[in-house]
Amino acid sequence: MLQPTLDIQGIVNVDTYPIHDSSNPARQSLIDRCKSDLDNKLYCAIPDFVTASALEVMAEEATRLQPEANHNNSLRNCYLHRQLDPSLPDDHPRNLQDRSSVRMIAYDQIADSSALRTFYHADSVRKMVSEIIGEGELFDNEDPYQPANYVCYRDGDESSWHFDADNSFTMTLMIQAAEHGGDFEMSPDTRTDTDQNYDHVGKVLRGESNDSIVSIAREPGALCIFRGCNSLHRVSPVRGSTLRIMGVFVYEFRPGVLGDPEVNATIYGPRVAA
Ligand SMILES: O=C(O)CCC(=O)C(=O)O
Ligand SMILES: [Fe+2]
Repeated sequence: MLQPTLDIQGIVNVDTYPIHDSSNPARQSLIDRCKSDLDNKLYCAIPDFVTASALEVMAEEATRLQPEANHNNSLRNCYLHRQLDPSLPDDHPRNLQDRSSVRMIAYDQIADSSALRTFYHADSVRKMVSEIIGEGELFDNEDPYQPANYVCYRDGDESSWHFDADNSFTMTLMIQAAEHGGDFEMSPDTRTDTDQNYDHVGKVLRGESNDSIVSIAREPGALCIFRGCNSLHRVSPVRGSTLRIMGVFVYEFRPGVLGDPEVNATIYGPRVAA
């Protein structure tokens, strides 16, 4: 099926969120609200940020490409390592492994004219995100595979508890929700930059700290920015025949950033190995 090419005004719900118009007070209040949520709750969500017609073409593209996705299926600990540490007890968080199974569609597999790419490269989106983050100008990532991806979860797929590798923030767009499961859950501030807080991390991993966990409601179209570096988070197992489809976007604090080829080979599979 031929996809209609959408421009950014047809992708972002600009009636509600006039992000292209810096003189519009609705834009500033959106940024202020997101900034404060990100500071206080470690995440912010913008419901209905993307239009239904853009979600539809994105879901169609991801569904069509999904058979070529790299299936990342591994046992890992919450620090994203696959190796155990024999010098630590078996029940130490570093030795607790869990399964992660997701299907990655890399940037180079996605069409130039794709609504996902148009969204990611739009100045109005990048500028809004940089003002929410408040750490200076943001730039597109220039890796061949990483800048904008579809992440698909089929029946039984999940992403177990983890801390994101050291990035300042993670940005995702819910494109299509699962029939059941696929909930995004977070334990805010599980550790800090200076304290690994293994006790609390262990409790979250063993399901003994459920009162500290927030479930982040995300209808299709919701953009979410979160600080996943020190806050354990997971995607609960997906059930049913509907593919859960997320868009994931990587912005950088300086121009010209490329990914690490070894990391890319792990995420995107042998096809991208140097
Ligand atoms: O799919 C999601 O909702 C979030 C996945 C995740 O943990 C991440 O992108 O770091
Ligand atoms: Fe994550």
